[in-house]
Amino acid sequence: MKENRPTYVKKQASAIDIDALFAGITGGNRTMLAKGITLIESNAAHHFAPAQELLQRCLPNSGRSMRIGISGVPGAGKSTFIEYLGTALCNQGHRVAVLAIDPSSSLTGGSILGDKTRMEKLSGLEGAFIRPSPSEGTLGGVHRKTRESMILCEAAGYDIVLIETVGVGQSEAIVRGMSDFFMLLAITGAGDELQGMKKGIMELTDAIVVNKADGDNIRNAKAATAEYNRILHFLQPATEGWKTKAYACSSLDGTGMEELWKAVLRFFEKGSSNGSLDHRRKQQTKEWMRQSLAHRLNNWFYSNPTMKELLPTLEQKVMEGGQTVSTAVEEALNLFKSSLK
Ligand SMILES: Nc1nc2c(ncn2[C@@H]2O[C@H](COP(=O)(O)OP(=O)(O)O)[C@@H](O)[C@H]2O)c(=O)[nH]1
Ligand SMILES: [Mg+2]
Repeated sequence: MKENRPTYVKKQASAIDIDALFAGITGGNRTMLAKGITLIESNAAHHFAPAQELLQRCLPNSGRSMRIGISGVPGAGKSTFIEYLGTALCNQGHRVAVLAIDPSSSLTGGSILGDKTRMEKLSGLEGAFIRPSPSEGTLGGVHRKTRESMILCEAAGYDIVLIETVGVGQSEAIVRGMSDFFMLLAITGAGDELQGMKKGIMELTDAIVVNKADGDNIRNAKAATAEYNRILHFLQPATEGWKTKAYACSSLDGTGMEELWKAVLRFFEKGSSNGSLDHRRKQQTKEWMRQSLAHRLNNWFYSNPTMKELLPTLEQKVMEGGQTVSTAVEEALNLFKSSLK
């Protein structure tokens, strides 16, 4: 019976009004969406349950967006690109959410979308929602927060989600793992455009955008585009049945943007009709669950008092060559199992 609920439950429920948040978010209220994301990003233990309740309620309304990952080194023009493309899409009647993953922000406290100045026009538009990278926590934590924020954005009716990241560490693979379409912004001009472009990264992408194809740089950009296309020819495409290509674009004057966007639309049409988009998303969600589980298991194991006490001895033996790694692992797991009894 409702009347008999303990008072602390009532208090908690009134502190965070999930009904109001849910209604606000699904009603397209940007302030409520921002509040919902703040709740999800919170590391406070008492925010976990309400955040998960909100997500659970939003889940049936999620998934209906084009999830597009955008990566590239600092200075490649990601913010300028998103400003141009996002504005064009909003003007076509789309609703565009921009999220970011910045692994450096947890170290510096800064954020790649801190430079909202580059997105001044976009952030002023009714149809746009821009959220900087969560600046606290491990990359794994940032990963979860961005994925969950995406669910809220979709429930809020954003039909295009752009996820920006700098090409640092694992961030590209993480964003690939939550995008339907993943593109890489490449720079030209130095004459060594292909240097530092890791082959592994090229194999994650569905498009390479050679940005800054304007002014004096047009020739360079065209040459680089041709060179990328030549190399891509020999690489495994990131998406089966899709030919990853390079496109020369300008985020300043819009050159090549229409062609690029047409390719993106073709990708989604194809992926929807042959079922590969749905398949990829299911696999991505499963992979996310496995990673989260692995993370929790890892923490559980290493924070176990018995392991804390006994593991150093085993590690020492292994380091000194007195025991094989395999038997030490076996022994460690047996100790862990017995500690749980
Ligand atoms: N000429 C030209 N400059 C650009 C273009 N896109 C970005 N820039 C410039 O490149 C610099 C870095 O851009 P920014 O969007 O901040 O890069 P980000 O670090 O990848 O987000 C800025 O000075 C932009 O004005 C472009 O298409 N053409
Ligand atoms: Mg930027």
